[in-house]
Amino acid sequence: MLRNIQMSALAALVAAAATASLTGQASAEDTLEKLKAQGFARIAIANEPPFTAVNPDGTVAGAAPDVARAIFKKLGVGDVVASISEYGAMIPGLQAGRHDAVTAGLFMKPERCAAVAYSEPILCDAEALAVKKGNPLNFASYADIAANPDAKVGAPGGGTEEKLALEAGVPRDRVIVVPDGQSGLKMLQDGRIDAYSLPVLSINDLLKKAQDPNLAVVAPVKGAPIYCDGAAFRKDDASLRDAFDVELKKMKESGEFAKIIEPYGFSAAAAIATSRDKLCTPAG
Ligand code: 6CS
Repeated sequence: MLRNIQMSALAALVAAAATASLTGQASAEDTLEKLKAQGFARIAIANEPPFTAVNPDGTVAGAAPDVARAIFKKLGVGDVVASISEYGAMIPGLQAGRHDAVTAGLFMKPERCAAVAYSEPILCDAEALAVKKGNPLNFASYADIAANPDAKVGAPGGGTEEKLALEAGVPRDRVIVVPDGQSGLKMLQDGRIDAYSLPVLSINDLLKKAQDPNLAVVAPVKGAPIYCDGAAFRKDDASLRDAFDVELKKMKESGEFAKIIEPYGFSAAAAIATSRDKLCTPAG
């Protein structure tokens, strides 16, 4: 009798697993079919040039959306429609179904890789600090900021720089969440923070536009890794991610990928030289 119960339970488990995998597969294929039918993919961006940007006329630009738009077109999805999100809210928004993908320079890190299905690498960059001219507090690293009991650093909420500063020992009350680049620069100019941290290309873009001779850049931040992003999909949409990766690989091989990202200042070679597996593997 026991044997029959075991066998029927096993059969039920196998059937459930098969259904789940088919459902998983089916949901991912449904997602691509849904996107094709609706004519666009909903992407999360931060509006942090040159990674992502919203032009004055409302159109979406930046290296990440441009790559995503090109790939979705090849997959039969006509365009992308962007919503601006704080970095820390991007993955929850993706998982809640508010976005179909995150294409925002959301750097691959093991804890994020555990939560989403990343594409292969797209945009790589080091970290930087915007500081007062002459770097009067001699910041070279996040540890230097931690070591100065009066120093405050601004960074995006839920972003990599916030985490790096906290991990370097900057107390929570001296890591100030900054909603966007303009606010960060203003806080630095007003002396409410002593450094504002973003990736190098983002800080350089901000300071180039600000034309403020009283600001300077410390780059790269000593001891901070070079990160790369990928497009992030829901775990259930892994086959959509795989289809995205097939087109991304072709674009890397044809030179189209470099033509899109290098005018923004990004290196195609840097993204090609690494991989999702490497970037998602926890440090030794
Ligand atoms: O992935 C991140 O968390 C970081 N990525 C970019 C492009 N800017 C700041 C953010 O913290």
